[in-house]
Amino acid sequence: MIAKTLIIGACGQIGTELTEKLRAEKGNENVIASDIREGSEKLMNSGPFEILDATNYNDLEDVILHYNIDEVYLMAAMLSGTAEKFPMKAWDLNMSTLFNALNLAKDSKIDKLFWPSSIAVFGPTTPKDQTPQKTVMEPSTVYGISKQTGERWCEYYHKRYGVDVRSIRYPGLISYKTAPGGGTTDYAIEIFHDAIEGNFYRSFLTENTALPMMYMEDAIRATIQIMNADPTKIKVRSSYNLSGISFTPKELAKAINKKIPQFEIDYEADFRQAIADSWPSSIDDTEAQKDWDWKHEYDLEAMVEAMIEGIKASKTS
Ligand code: AKB
Repeated sequence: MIAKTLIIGACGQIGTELTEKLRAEKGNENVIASDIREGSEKLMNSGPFEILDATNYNDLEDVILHYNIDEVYLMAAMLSGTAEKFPMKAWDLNMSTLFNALNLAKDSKIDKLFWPSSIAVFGPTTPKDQTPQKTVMEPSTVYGISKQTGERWCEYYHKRYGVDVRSIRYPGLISYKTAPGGGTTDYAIEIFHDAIEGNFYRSFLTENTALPMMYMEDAIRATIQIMNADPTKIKVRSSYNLSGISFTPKELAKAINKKIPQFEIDYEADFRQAIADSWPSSIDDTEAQKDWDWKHEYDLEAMVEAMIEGIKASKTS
């Protein structure tokens, strides 16, 4: 039997590509895409689509019961940059959607839940390089506080109620199919569009700000892999560190220069610099490798090539 899947936040940066991949794997009718707003025609027409505000418990329950949903991917969240502008709204959205999904799982309305955490759970007192799975965590952003709290609740619901919740601490995710929404790592996407369109980018992070990043294809693979893993292999029920590539804006610009020699960059830090400075530079994901055989594929060069080719191809199609 193919598990019926609900994706919440299906029109967002991760949700779009996750929906596409899961529909290809499981059949379009088995993957219900939902979002608070409409998405691309392609996404809405390729399978079932529902307008859904997942902060509303009853609306979420109705969709789950209507489609006989087995597993939920909860991808709706307010990211770090926007959350600093709307702290209470971010807290409310990020926590209420998680509690709704956890409580539906606790009441056996669904069997399995994926909830994304982030490198934002770490803070200025965390060791910056090769940040381990277990370490000091004192997040200084609203988004980070909501993700760290969420991790504690996921572990609690698993231990106390046996809820099968699985989670990954995503690094900055780099993709071209859907624009990102209000993150600190978004510079690493904007840079490609500006490099291709006008050969120039002004970075809102300083040149030597190293952050953990990952190409979207790797992130989607990790997400589906952890959800498909045997439950006995999932030893961490808060959230797993996940590592891809680590680079600075200057290093990224240099890699882009190899493909677009006329590209130029300058730097003008804004409020997001303080957020980036509080996060790790690189991540140790030994636990994910050990427990469910995780291994990333894209390095800096492969990611740059895929981004440039993907953006150029989407402009001509
Ligand atoms: C953000 O920048 O807020 C996100 C994240 C690292 O979780 N991309």
